[in-house]
Amino acid sequence: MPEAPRQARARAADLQQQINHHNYRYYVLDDPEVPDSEYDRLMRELQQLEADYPALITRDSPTQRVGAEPLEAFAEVQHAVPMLSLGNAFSEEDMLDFDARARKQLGAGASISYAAEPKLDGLAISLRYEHGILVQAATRGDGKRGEDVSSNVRTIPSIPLRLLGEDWPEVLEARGEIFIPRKGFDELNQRARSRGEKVFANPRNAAAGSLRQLDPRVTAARPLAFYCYGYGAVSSGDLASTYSGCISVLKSLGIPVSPELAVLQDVNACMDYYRRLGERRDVLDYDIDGVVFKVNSLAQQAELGFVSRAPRWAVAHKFPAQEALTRVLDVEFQVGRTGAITPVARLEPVSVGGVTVSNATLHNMDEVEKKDVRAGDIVFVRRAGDVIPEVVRVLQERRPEGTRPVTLPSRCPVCDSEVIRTESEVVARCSGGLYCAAQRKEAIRHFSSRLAMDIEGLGDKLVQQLIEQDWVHDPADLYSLTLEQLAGLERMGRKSAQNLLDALETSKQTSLSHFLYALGRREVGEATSQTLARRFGSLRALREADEEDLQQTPDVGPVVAAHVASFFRQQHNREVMDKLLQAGITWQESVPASTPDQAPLSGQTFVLTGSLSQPRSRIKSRLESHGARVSGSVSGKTSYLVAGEAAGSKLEKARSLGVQILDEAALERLLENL
Ligand code: 5U1
Repeated sequence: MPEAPRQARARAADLQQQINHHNYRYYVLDDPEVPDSEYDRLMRELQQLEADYPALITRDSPTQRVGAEPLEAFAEVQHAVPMLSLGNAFSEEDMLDFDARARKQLGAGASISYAAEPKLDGLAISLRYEHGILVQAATRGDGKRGEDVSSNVRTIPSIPLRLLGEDWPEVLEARGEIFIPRKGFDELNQRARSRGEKVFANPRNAAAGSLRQLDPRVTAARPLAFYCYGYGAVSSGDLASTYSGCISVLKSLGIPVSPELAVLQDVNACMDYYRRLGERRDVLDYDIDGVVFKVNSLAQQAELGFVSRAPRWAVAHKFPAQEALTRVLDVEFQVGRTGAITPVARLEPVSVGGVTVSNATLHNMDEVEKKDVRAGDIVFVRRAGDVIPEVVRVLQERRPEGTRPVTLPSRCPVCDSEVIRTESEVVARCSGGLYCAAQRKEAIRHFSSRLAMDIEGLGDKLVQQLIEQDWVHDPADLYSLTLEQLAGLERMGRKSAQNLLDALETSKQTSLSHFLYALGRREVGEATSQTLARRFGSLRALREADEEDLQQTPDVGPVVAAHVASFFRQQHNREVMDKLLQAGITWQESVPASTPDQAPLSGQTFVLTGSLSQPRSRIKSRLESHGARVSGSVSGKTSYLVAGEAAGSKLEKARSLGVQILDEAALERLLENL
């Protein structure tokens, strides 16, 4: 690579600085200093310089937003500081209660001023800056662990790749919401319509779908925007003594914040703000579903603390959800993956907040009985944000003659098995298990999903066909499919059929925790599968465990223990498991650990990088089954870096920190010797 002359280096640095400054004027201050043509000219000059001297390209150059290669999957990110959720207020009374509770806790005479901002209807994100450079962007996920969507987030023009000035903390995690402004959303859908593609139901779905693209070039074409409303880890401690002060600091670093931020002296002013913003809701350029109020003093916030994962110092005062009136045509029953039978109202199609609604959930029979919803009724239907539309209430006075109460069917509408509703459960369930086609499809989809057996290429439509052909009655049947069978299916040439067979073969090498999760027990999610696998070490031991024994497992209480023991007791479940093992599914058994601390790799942190010969999820799960933690980024706390082919910056960082580096062969040796 030719060394750039000093003059070119200086000019490139100057251009980067000018472009960053104009981004700040445009996106943060909403006050551009130059016309678009001048901005474009600066950008073109920088692109030309970088083309002439590739050595000038830096990771944070404004030309480097798009360019990362498509991913196979998103890596998992552990949040250094959990991402919180918010409690809701639905009325003025709720707001008064919230304020009274906070003042009571702060002590007599305490006065509270609040910071107020719109609550955007988007997707929460955490942006990690190290030494002023954007190094990682992660979704909220479950609040503790999210997904690494860095390459996609880098394409969002309003998100700075480098913070302004020099006065930033060494580590700063800015948090906020990614959203699609309405104008961009309308244009996006118009484009989709003109190409005959699927349109998005609302801006929130469009934002979520855009961020979850494996190819950053797709994300780059979506009109995403960002507002920051707080921070996670900050190496220098708090940025200011008030929330509004912190937001000013973040803004001065070039991070976009809501222009609607206001500091209000008391709860009455909050209610005024709420009313005024509510009146302007429809003219804003983005969807909002309420107002977030936060105690402005950070000292008071610290005193108030948290309840569960929501702070006691913040609340989302929601706007009334959008509702409409329509007629119930019928009440039908859907069967889910776990056999749960959900009553659904089929409706005369109606527009609710701009979206056509023709089905609404009735949740369960308790709800149906409580609301007394009947076919023929006129009902209020509500749709709020991403929530499934629901029937709110029946207009009894408009009930036609001759309607009859809805009753739970005694047989499953899909497979005719008996429907069971136990005393302790509000949910009714089909007892057909894997015999029920509705459950079969969902069970197989779940079985093949990424966190389960990770069978690439086994999509929804294909599973549907396999079931319609009557080739797959339980997950083990997948492993008897032949090339001839698969190649004859719709949209499946021989090559795709062979790819699927290869993926099935690869999936046979798994881990006990993946296998347990794949069995699809409602009570055994990813975390419980891991703790069970770690504690028992083998399927044999787990099959023999009784409820008491199971309850010795961390986080397994009496209800989960009872369900798990009953699952392993049932003959048809044992048969499916045996069939799967006979099909060749295998994993490395580990020494059972009575407590997680006794696992051989407990306390060790691994990072995986580069291109590896097995899916990362599988290596991760093998390591976790021995008690290791697998993280997405290298730090002083990393014990080992597992580096595959073409490892890049993580490998460099690990070397500079003196972290022990393993190739795949060395990792296998380490695991074998445990
Ligand atoms: N405007 C705003 N939205 N929002 C969402 N502020 C805000 N704060 C949040 C969330 C989840 O959480 C804080 C408690 C950090």
